[in-house]
Amino acid sequence: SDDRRPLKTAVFALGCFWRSEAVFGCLPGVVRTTVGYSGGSALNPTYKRIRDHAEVVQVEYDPKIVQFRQLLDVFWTSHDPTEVFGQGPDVGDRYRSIIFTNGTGETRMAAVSKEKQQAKIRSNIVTTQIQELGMFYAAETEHQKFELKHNPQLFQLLGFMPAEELQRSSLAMKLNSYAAELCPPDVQSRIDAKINNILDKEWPVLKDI
Ligand code: MHO
Repeated sequence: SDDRRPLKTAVFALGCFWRSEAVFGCLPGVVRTTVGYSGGSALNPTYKRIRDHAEVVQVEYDPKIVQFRQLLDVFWTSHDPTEVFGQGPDVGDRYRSIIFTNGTGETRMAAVSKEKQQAKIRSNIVTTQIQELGMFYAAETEHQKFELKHNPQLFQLLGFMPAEELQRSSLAMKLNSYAAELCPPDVQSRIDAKINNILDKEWPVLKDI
């Protein structure tokens, strides 16, 4: 990929960040994702001591291909924003729903999209907060591309990559979404086909795993 493209950055909180990263990683125009902590004021949060922060994903995207508005659509369709403290079994402040913005333009767009969402849902309160992004703290390496790392066969297939490279790799990002089965169905099956092809030809032994 070409690192000279002018990229934009957006940050969202929508529950467990392993899944949040996979939600955005297969979207055309998204070139890089990083999980981390934002939304609080405490210094240097960690997974074990997240304090007043939320689990977030930072999305780097090419604005020529995808816009903030579309990221908002994905955000709304990928979680239940009426749950007060996050999704299902993942309960707690760290899983709260937040749209982070860079100031007026995005703040207005976020507010309008939230109103639309609320109008659609009616029976429940949309708890999503909208706030200007303060600090973003990248999470520990083990939490980056978590779904991919926990799919040994897929991870093998990618070959060895230093952590830094893995973190920046658009391919790893897509495979991470694939591992979580969060790519669109047509993309899921296209990747399936390619992987089976590779396994047939090069690693028949891996197919039995
Ligand atoms: N229930 C999940 C939450 C992980 S997410 C990164 C687990 O601990 O397995 O918060």
